[in-house]
Amino acid sequence: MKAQPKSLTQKAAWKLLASHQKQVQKVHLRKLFSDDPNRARKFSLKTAGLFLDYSKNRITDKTMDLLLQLARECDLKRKIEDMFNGEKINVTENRSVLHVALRAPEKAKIWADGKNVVPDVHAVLKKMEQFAAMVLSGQWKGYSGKSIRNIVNVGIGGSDLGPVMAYEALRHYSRRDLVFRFVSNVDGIDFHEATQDLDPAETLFIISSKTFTTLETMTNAQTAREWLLAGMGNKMEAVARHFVAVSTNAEKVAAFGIDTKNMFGFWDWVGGRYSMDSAIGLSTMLAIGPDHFRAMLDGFHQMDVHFRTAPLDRNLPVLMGLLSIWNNNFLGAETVAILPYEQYLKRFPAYLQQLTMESNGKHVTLDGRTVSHDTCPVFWGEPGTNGQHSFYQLIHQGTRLIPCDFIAFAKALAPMGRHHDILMANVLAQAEALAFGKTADEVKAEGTAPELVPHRVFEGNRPSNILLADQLTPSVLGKLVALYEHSVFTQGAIWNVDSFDQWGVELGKVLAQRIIPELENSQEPRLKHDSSTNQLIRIYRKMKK
Ligand code: G6Q
Repeated sequence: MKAQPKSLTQKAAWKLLASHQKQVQKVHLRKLFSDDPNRARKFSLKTAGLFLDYSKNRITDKTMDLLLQLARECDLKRKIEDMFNGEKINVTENRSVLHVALRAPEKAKIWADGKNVVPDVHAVLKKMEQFAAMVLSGQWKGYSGKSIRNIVNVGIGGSDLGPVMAYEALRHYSRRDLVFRFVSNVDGIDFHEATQDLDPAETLFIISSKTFTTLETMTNAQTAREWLLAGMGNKMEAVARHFVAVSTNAEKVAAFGIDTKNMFGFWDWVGGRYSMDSAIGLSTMLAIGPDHFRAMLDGFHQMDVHFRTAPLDRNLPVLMGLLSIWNNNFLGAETVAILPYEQYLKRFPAYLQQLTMESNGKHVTLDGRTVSHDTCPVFWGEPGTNGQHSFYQLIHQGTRLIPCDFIAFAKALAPMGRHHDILMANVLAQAEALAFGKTADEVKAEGTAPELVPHRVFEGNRPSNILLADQLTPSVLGKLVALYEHSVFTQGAIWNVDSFDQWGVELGKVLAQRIIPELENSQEPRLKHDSSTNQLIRIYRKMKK
């Protein structure tokens, strides 16, 4: 009989990390810093224009050695190569995972199923650029002859979160004379608010859906078509001038009434949450223009090259992934806060929620065995400094350990008086306060009333990373996203899960399809759910009358 492969928790490095954690659990960052004046320099890394200071994590040299040993025992290098070589690492869907091909230079060769996919990628990019040039120059006319002024992306999940995040992040570079809107929710309010002040004659819809079957997107796309036709005298020919599609499903696109000449393709080896740099980024390209879009792709690519070639101990995504494993699996952190000190990154935490949790929120290993360890923590966050006036209380003095990723930029995009120095002082202060805290003696020495002392103590010893870049440019955004993509990959490789499927979103979809007619039927339906669901359906049917 074939021996079962060792589970992660049986690996030598994992066991060593578990006993190492017991030895260092009481050691405070205050001590680690005072013992080693070189600590900040030792635990930082600058690469591809991103600077990571990870010295405020609860780590020692030994911790890092053992984490790197774990990466080697989990065959991380080989797994990275497998991805770049187009191996079918998305095993449950039998697919290659090649978002790295979306940003590869034209001369690169990346193979999937015996075919170099890079020429196809560049053909689509060129088609997107030609289309963007026509729209941006006003050459592309709506049905009544007016140029396009409003662009509405209709999509959800991976076909929405990347475009929204990138649009917000790169607004500084965007065409201010064009209006960009994003409709995702099947709640009609989303469509209503996105379009209520727009002129259909000047509006272009981009229907972004890999499958072109997603309930929310198809419902919104039909509503968009009705809205357009109502404003254009019900002329069906108008649809072709006001709708384009981004999809892998030409048949469904044509059936919807969109000319497949105006369809921008991508491939089954691009997962939804890894697709913002594919044709799904068409709205991004329209907003920032083709040159900036290419610069963003180049940023992604630089991080890809680094991830593939840098040794594990000098590899930014690998280090971030391993630190996350340490905080999560060994220090017991259940969540991670993403805290960009850059207002333009306000949707970045939401984007990362999907990237991280849909990828690694898994309960079985690649071969279907229940995991012997926790997998993905919960990701959340808001831009600083706003969060400082709300939930940071819990991060500083609550009972839970919340590792933080602070993201900051040396230069403001719109410099204004003292604003940027004040912003930067705050991010540095937060990381310092979390790490070092304030002891009871220090609080007493300030003359605090004795009964208030415990309330004003900060334990400290709370881990954080600081990621610093020069300025938020399209290229830097590409690097940041690729950094997190590959950190997610690293964690998935250690946990041995399929980071590229998402079966967990299926059950709710199926049940909703069953419930829709039960809500819509004019006849009282015969309900066969549990008593709670049955009751709620009955009450809803009564209340909506
Ligand atoms: C992402 C997921 C999911 C997907 C949406 C939209 O990795 O697969 O978020 O992007 O469900 O799917 P369509 O693009 O097919 O409409």
